[in-house]
Amino acid sequence: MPCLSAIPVSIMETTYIMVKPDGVQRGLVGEIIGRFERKGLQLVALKQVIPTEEIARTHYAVHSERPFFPGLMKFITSGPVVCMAWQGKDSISVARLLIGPTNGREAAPGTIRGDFGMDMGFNMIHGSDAVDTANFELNLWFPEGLNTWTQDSQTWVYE
Ligand code: D4T
Repeated sequence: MPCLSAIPVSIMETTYIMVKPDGVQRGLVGEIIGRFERKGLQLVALKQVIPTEEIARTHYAVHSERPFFPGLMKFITSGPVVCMAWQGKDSISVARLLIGPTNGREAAPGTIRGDFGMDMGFNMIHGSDAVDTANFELNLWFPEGLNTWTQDSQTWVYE
């Protein structure tokens, strides 16, 4: 019999996940959302946007001096992305495990990049890498804020 006690709020995290233009163009949005849902994460924001140069530069500012930066800017602003916020216990690291390493050729089967990716730049999906960056990215892409709601099935996800 599962324990139906409430999940302590202090151990919950929210991560910023973004399906990049290649993932949208390849029709992988549903597949990706399905994987996050089936894992047991809770969706707390979702929208499609065509990124401006400004938001793309801000998001990837840490890479601004890297040689691949101009190509990365061109790619991310080339068409719609799907922005999401997923909540759950340790959701930042859990999402990174679901996504897999940057280069799809090196990502294990079973991960999103391992199952669908063959390159470094076209790697379909972004996931925050730490609490600080998650908060920064969530504020950047969702200035309107996230939704607060109770997903009843969560009581069957966590003991
Ligand atoms: P993101 O940040 O998009 O989730 O990807 P990762 O966390 O897996 O990888 P990253 O920050 O190191 O790189 C950001 C972004 O730049 C592309 N890239 C990266 C590239 O085109 N060439 C490169 O050599 C590297 C390192 C891919 C992801």
